[in-house]
Amino acid sequence: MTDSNLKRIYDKVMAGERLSFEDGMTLFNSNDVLTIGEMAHHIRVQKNGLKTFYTLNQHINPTNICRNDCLFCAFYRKDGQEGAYRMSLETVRQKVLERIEEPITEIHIVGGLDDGLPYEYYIDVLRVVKEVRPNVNIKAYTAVEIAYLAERSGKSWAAVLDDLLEAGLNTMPGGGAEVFSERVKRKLFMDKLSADEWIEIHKIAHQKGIRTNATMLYGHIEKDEEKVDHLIRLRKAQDESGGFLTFLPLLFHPENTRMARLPMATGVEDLKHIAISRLLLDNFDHIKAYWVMLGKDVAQIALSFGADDIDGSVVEERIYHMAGARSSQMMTRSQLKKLISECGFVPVERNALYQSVNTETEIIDQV
Ligand code: V47
Repeated sequence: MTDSNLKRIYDKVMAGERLSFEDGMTLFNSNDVLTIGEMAHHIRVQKNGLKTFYTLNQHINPTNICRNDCLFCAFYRKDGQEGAYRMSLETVRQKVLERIEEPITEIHIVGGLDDGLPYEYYIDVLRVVKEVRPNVNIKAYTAVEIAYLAERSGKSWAAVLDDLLEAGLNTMPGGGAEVFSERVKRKLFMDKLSADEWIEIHKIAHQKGIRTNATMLYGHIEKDEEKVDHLIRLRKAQDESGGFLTFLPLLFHPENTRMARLPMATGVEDLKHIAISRLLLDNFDHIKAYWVMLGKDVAQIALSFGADDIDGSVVEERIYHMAGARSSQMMTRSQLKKLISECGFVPVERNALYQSVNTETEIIDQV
């Protein structure tokens, strides 16, 4: 240990005590990355041993037309602008059919807030996917999209979720949380729902049995205290509802955004965010190092800094690649397994609920 300020936190972690807001600030202020990583790894091993989860999944972004103007987003376009697209339901069907021979267990669906599409389109997208692939887990729509659909239809958040459930929704992704800070919201994502609303929508989903993920966007103009506050608010929500599956810190990619002049966070920063998340979110079972965003090298090291999941095969990722991500657009099962086992961890292919799935032999069991 090179930072003696970490001693007290080290003792708390080893004793299984919950860390405070001040502890979170001490961790962000420390440059002793190896000690932070060691503590996070201790918790990771307690929760998941050396297992590292990956999944075979597919991403579909049905529309990139969005009424919002989030400064950090390189994905959205305005209707009629070059690069704007809106998939027909038939195109969505074809996207699923294209990969029907692959043992995909989860389809991830998110898109823009597209005023040119009817409410029913968002529902029918799920129906079409389930028609073509009845057994796949549909992980669809962020809380931002749920709030938008409620506004468009005049329905409550709960009623929108009921419509989506009926059409085949299984789980929800963690996007749209950004940083729970009014200051950052006013500067970067004015039109989006508030932190309280984001949390409330996830809690309603949890009450309905929909498990969800949570995220935090870092590496832009956010302050450490805003990130610690974000993590502690998520921890409180998880204490109350228990419905979060995993947490992913999302590294901001500046290219092609209106914040393109900002430098990108470094690998050390990435590792600190993974490890501090693991340490503060003591009631989350999983921390995901999303390889698409971190790159394969940092994702591998993140496995020794608290992460136990690297997401999946992905296929056709757009949000990060439009913002300059250099990683490839997909990985095969053998590449994912190699990435994990190369650093001494045990690869476990999972479904959306973190049950072990062996799609090579189609045997499913509980981890
Ligand atoms: O909410 C947008 C972020 C999120 C950029 O739940 C950007 O398993 C960096 O949440 N640079 C959407 N980040 C993606 C997301 C996600 C991805 C994969 C898996 C899961 C999951 C969730 O991406 C947005 C926003 O925070 N984002 N633009 C950008 N330029």
